[in-house]
Amino acid sequence: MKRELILFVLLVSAFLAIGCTEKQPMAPINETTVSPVNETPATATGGKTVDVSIQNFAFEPNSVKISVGDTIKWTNLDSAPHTIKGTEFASGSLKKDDSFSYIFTKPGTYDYECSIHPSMKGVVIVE
Ligand SMILES: [Cu+2]
Repeated sequence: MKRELILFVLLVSAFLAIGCTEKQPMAPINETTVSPVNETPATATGGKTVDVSIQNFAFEPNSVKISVGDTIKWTNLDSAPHTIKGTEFASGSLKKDDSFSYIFTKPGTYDYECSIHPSMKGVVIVE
């Protein structure tokens, strides 16, 4: 009976000792796992939209500088139909008040024109 009690006390103290030494390194780890904040990727919906109007047979503004992930939204304010045609993108024929949007995902210089009136030219510079 006495030996069983001693064994029990030894076991309990052994468990307590293990419990203490294992808990000590755990505490700082638990504190640090709370802080990291996820950053949203640049290509997500975070990009801004820049409006370009088509008026009096011209793109206004005809030169726009934007960042990767931004959108250009062209809106035709003329009663004549116009298009936006570049090497990477092309709208159909836009009637009055129609608009066309394109998201620029790569840096570069994008020249475009109206395929109906090739003298109408514009450029989008993506940085
Ligand atoms: Cu046109």
